[in-house]
Amino acid sequence: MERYYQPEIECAPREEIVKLQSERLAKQVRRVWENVPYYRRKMEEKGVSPDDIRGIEDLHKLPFLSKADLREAYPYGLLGKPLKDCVRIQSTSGTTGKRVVAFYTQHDIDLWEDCCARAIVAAGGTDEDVCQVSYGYGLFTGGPGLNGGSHKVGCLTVPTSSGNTDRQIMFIQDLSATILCCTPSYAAYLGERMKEMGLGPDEIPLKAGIFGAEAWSEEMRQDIQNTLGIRAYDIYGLTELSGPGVAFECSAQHGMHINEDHFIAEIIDPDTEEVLPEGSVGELVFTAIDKEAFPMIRYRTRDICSLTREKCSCGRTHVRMSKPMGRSDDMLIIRGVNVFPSQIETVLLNQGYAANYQIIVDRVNNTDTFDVQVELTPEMFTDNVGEIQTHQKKLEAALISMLGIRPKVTLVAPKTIARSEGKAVRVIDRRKI
Ligand code: DLL
Repeated sequence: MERYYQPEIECAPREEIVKLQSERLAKQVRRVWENVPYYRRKMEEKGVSPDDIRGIEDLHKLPFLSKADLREAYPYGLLGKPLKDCVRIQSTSGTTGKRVVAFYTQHDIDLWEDCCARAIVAAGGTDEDVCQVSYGYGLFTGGPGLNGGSHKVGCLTVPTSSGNTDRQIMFIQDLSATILCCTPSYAAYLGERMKEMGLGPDEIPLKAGIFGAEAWSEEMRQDIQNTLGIRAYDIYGLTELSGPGVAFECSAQHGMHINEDHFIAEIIDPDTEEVLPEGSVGELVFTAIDKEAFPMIRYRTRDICSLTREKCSCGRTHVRMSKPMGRSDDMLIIRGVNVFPSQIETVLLNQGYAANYQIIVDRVNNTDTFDVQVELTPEMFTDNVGEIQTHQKKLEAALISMLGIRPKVTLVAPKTIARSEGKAVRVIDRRKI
């Protein structure tokens, strides 16, 4: 039987959700107009005022916010509440440019943790469960968000944070952890290590995993599910909007329900900024309608996916987003062709490899070079050169058929490619260095 953390809102009729969204949006826009001069200026430049925003049908009139705005307004320029009312910050890893620093009031923390609690209950969590949170704690939102959600559900929370893999496995075994929260790449690594230790899926007490923070394929889901003997659920979110829990998967494992009482989602064409009809693939844009301290309006996520309002078998009524295929800024353009790392991952797993790979792109004599280094599995590993060449040719052909361009495939020995404890680094683009 499907369980819900907040059934009255998670399964509310559509009309009720739209009504709530409209009321909250109008209020939020007025609050921001009055308290955030940076966004008010943007509204004035576009010729809109709070009187023009009566409901979600008016959302398209509002200006977008982007990462560039966040940088320009850093650190306090987008605060929606006096600093004395804020109780927490979290921050992104800031691999490109300045970090994003997001602020929270106690109300914001509560709604964020509720969202994470919804995700845990949707994955089958109850107060009988032991929930091991192996996302990083600290400035990253993964650890604190799921920790808070786990408390709300009443699970026994094991805050291991990331890293120290053998200790993670010891806690899973000794405390009989039933739910694991971490990045999918770290879940795959934990599975690999457990296999090495001779632990099969039946000896692992886990029943569910809540994995997100990076793009991962359906094939990788199958792989993790088989190795750990669990059901693996996707969870999505970003620091700007609170953290994990903006959207989460239910028992149907077919798209993530966006918490529409807190976030309005739109899909736009990233080039023309035009709003696209339901079902179209484009850039996801979010408006946070009841966050106080960091009230993002029409925030461009750069994540590429689609939305559907088709009825879901779980009974939840909130719109679902497809698995993001990656970020528009992760998309590689190699010899003019668009390549997403997730496409390469799909091919690898279909061909019996694990998701241990690295893409290296460079420019030599004005031509892009495209190398894919892939680890052989211990079962495939051999010193028979002919056999390795056959594997290599077969993989190259499958990648060409998926991508439309030829990569140079190098097969390397098991355990050659560095494992990650958080978000995996899949791409080295030397053209940018
Ligand atoms: O990664 C929040 C999070 C923590 C989500 C734990 C899920 C679990 P940021 O570090 O700000 O926040 O990175 C946000 O990560 O815009 C996406 O590009 C990517 N991302 C997050 N979840 C998913 C997912 C956290 N399930 C950025 N699938 C987002 C694909 C994801 N990409």
